[in-house]
Amino acid sequence: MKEQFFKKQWFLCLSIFFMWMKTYFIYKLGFNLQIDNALQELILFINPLSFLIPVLGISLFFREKTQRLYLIGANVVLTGILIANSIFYGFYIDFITVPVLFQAKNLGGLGSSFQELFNPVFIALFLDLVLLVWLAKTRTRTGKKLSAKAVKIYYAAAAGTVLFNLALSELDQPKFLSYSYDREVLVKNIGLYQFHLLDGISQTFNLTQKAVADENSLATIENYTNADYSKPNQDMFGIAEGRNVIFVTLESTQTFVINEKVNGQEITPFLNKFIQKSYYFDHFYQQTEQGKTSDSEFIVANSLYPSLSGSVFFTKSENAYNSMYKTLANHDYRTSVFHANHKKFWNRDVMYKALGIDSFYDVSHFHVTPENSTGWGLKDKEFLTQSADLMKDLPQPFYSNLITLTNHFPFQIDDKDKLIDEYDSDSEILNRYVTTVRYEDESLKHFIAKLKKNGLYDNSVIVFMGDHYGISEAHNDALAQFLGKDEITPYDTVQLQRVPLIIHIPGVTDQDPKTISETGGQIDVKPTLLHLLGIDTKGMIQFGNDLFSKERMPFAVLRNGSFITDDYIYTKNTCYSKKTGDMINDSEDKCGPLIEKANQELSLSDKIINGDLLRFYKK
Ligand code: GP9
Ligand code: MN
Repeated sequence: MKEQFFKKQWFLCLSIFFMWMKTYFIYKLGFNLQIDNALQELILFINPLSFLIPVLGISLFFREKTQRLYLIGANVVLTGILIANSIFYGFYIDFITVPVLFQAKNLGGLGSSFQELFNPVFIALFLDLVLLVWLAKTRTRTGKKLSAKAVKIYYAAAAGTVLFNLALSELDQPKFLSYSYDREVLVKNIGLYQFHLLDGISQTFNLTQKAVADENSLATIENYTNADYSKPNQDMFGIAEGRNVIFVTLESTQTFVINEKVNGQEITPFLNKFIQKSYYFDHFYQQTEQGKTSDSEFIVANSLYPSLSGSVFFTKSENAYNSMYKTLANHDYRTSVFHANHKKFWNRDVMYKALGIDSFYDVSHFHVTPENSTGWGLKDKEFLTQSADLMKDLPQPFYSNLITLTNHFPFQIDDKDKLIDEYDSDSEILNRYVTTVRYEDESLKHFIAKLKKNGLYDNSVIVFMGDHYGISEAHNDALAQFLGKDEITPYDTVQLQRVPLIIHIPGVTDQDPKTISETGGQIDVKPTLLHLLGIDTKGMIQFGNDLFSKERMPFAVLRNGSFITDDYIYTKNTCYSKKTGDMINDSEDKCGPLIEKANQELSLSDKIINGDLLRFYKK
């Protein structure tokens, strides 16, 4: 029987075998999946089969000619998926999701490095196809279809493979499917193709959420957020009442560059001094996902988590929001965004309307010449100076978000703007990064001087915040060298998600500066700022807490389900001591209770976004 099957179905068997090997090959060479033990390696090795056997097996229902066509077609499609994912992974250290495909035109950085990321080895992935096509053409067909009974046995075997795969995964990591926020965990366990399938299903499910949601859906969420609310610290509440807020988003700026030197030269000399006159949060984490800068804008505006897949700026721009901008407008603030990119980029014009932002000064409001531009457009120094001029004419008080751009991947600036040496490592990206950060730092220095000159400084709160990481895990070796470590562990990767948050209140923080090391994240910005302005956020639907509140539990959840407290870091199913980075043995005790809280926050926030629940919020 078995032999009969192989004899009759050699083309199917060969197709499965080739695709299996190619998939595993890309797993090992195209991605950087952390494998901790032999069991995990085995799971990775067999998981392609639990997709390929059933899906390529569909060809058993076709006549032989169609069968061969189907198998060759499937091979082309699956090979394409492998290549597309390895190119995407090379840049984002992530896997493609359905919404990302629809925002492809915004993957700017990817375009510029496409050639760099295209590996000639990919061509080798088509060799089996040449062979299969040749065989399909030259070998005569055996003629008969497989008996119904044999097909049944085949599918029983396919189901067995799937179950075996899942059982092994469960053995290695109990309840692994509940860690479904982490794409790497999913790909390692259920496999790449299956991950795409799951992603497609969950996107479709998310779309249906809106239709079935009603007012009652909000009740459980309000119970959670009301119970989670932290009262403002009375010494801080309203200390900046009536002031303008000048919020500068620092492109790709991570905390690891602060107070660091390259060849004896400070990377951020201005910021190093500025934080001595400010509230500086040095354990503040970015919580963005595939939407990068736009996610950081979304988190700050709403104190909600961004989507796990794609950018909310694209997928959820039709939703109702109860943003900080709307609250500010109710308190007579004029709200604006300044960003020297086209207004349609990242769907900002549409999303800003939904968020209730009064005006958007996009590239058309700036004076841009070839001389004052670099890779991504207007240079930060120019951008900030021109923005300061534009702000001067705004009615006060205002809240302005200025989004910088020069320190963007691939971190290229003119030689004359390089104020310090490049770093020396195998990563050109990290080497250049320190010089573009240095340039950004210089631009901020000029900006503050400009605000002092044009009179906006004294009556404003100035906030600087990093939007997301600039140096991805693809540069871990160079990062380890920079940080003086042997290697970058998953614990370090979480720690590298720290971005600076600096709150500068002239006349206040220069008298009494503070470095605050309690754990916090971008989600906390909205209640923190509103409370400083004397606007209480009690009763608002938000997942952040005022960073100055005495009631607040130091806690930050990353979008992939990892979380950080002052004592622990939980990531990739492992609990680490925050202080030492050592693994904690009794992790169930220490991290266990908070896993649920982290997942609950993410899932409630997802419910709001997918169900468009804020349309029912009537306060
Ligand atoms: C695009 C700019 C950079 O306008 O905000 O976006 P990023 O690539 O960092 O998301
Ligand atoms: Mn960015």
